[in-house]
Amino acid sequence: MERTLVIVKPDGFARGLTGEVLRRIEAKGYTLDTLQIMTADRERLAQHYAEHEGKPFYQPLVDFMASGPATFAIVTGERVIEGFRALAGATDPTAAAPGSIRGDLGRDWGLPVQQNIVHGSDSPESAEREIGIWFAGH
Ligand code: DAT
Ligand code: MG
Repeated sequence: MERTLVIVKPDGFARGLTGEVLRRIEAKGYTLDTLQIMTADRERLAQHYAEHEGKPFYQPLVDFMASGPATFAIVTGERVIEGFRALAGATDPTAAAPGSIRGDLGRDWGLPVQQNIVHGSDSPESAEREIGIWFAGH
């Protein structure tokens, strides 16, 4: 069974959208395997976002992700990586299609990093790497 790492980011958590995101995941038919609320540490965020190091939004991204509690989830199901990315919508919440999490619930706040409510792994390799960072032993 495929699995993915989903994060309800600090903006989504602070806005009280964790339940709404988890509701959409369950309504789609995916399974919540493991859930944890935590404030992410910078060491693991640097590993998680290594592909973006050097980009202009990298430091604001790490600062934002470390700014408060977030909900981390392992979600399972056939083709869940592709399916959750479709549920999430495009990275830019202004452009994300209505019907998606980012399209329905997100917007541009005029900040240097896009606050787009959720993270979802982008490939099986990314999912296993990210799950290893945040859920050692899973
Ligand atoms: P995604 O989260 O859709 O996989 P990503 O991996 O390319 O997108 O980028 C990680 C996060 O960084 C993204 O959720 C929001 C932020 N980000 C990406 N591109 C950005 C940009 N051009 N300007 C500001 N923030 C950006
Ligand atoms: Mg990504």
